[in-house]
Amino acid sequence: MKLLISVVNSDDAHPLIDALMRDGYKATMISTTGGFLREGNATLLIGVADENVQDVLKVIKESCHSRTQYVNPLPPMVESGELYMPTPIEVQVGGAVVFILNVERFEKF
Ligand code: 2BA
Repeated sequence: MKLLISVVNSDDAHPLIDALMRDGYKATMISTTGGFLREGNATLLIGVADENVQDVLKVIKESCHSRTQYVNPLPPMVESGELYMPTPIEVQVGGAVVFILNVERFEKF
């Protein structure tokens, strides 16, 4: 068994959950915040049999789309009286970041 930890855009999370449920997979969604953009995203925990990992990855790929976002970099130290005009930088976010972990043991009571 594997545990897939998948960080996805909040807008993609519900369509992804719907697609996983439709295909008979189980998932838990947690509201999370990205460390870089400090914006809300969603993290899905998906426990799945080894032979279904590729299929779940395909579902994630089909449901999650990459986006371009602009972020203002942190201002550098400026001398007093100097004016700092931040230039937004472009970052590509997602579709999905997926960590695949071995599950040592799974119990359900
Ligand atoms: P954030 O940390 O908010 O990052 C959003 C996007 O900003 C990233 O997209 C990446 O394109 C860019 N980015 C992140 N750190 C950067 C940096 N130090 N310099 C320049 N650009 C940077 P993704 O890579 O698609 O990541 C989307 C979200 O997935 C992340 O949101 C974070 O919540 C999670 N994530 C990504 N890699 C992770 C990792 N190694 N460990 C834990 N969470 C991760």
